[in-house]
Amino acid sequence: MTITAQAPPELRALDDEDLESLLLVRHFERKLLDLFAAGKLNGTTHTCLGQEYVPVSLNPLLAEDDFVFSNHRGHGHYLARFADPAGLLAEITGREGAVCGGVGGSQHIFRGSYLSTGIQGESLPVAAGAALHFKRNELPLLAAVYIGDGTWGEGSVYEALNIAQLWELPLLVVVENNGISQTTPSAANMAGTVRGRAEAFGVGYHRVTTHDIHRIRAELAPEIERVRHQHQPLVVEFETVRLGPHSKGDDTRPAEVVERARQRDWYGGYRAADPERFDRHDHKVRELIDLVAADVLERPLVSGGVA
Ligand SMILES: Cc1ncc(C[n+]2csc(CCOP(=O)(O)OP(=O)(O)O)c2C)c(N)n1
Repeated sequence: MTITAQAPPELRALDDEDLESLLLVRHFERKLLDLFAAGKLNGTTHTCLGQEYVPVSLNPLLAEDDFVFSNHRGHGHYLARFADPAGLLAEITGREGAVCGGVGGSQHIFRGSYLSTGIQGESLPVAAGAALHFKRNELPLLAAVYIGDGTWGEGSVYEALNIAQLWELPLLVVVENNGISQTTPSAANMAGTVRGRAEAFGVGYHRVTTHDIHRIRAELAPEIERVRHQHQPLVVEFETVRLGPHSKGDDTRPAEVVERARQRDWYGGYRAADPERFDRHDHKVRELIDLVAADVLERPLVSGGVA
């Protein structure tokens, strides 16, 4: 993917709930990086800085019982769905109140109809199975699965797409194409396109190039309803940006590439749409995250299994 835009995206102001959802993910992950820097977290983490608008856009288009499968870069997917920074931070730090008893950490979260895995491509066949279950039981539900562009290097992606199309399964594949996989630019490891790969199986395809949440929802709402009710699998590819390193401190991109990504950040675009209101919510959410972190880090460690 070539990043072409130079100016902050022009975006229409959001309602309070969506704006705070975006800011919740942003400030949660900034806090994680601060905690790592202060030596208060260990292990690793993959932030979705720059990509937060993807799950926030999709959230109201998904039903509560639709099954969402997330990946290694999943904090935004979780927070957009559950708005639960304390449960997630407790999980990451292994403290009381952890969503999965502190054994899942950043990448392996299970809650209701939400499951994440750090293994690339692993969730596609499982999501196809969930979609088959929904179809067989005549439930108006779909399975949505987030993958990165680099995950098209996994054979399980193609096996799942093949079966989803053949068996007409309500499967939604959300591709967050940030143009890079760890340290390898997509152009260096992907022949052809995501569109071409979806179309090779006859699977529907939609490309999202805007960061405008209103537009994204308007574009995707009818398409997602077709997945849900007509069992037509769909690949939606978001042309997005990764602002931070792959995990921590492993950003090998030239400074100008990172700068171009920053220029496309939704943060500047939404701030420009209504600065006074934006700053008010920004401040409120920063304070909330500070309080959550102070509270969670005071909690006792869980001793394994049950929080
Ligand atoms: C099967 C497997 N191979 C390798 C890895 C190590 N790994 C974690 S993330 C990643 C890159 C993923 O790139 P992409 O799918 O583009 O997602 P992004 O990190 O850009 O969000 C790799 C190679 C893994 N988690 N699973």
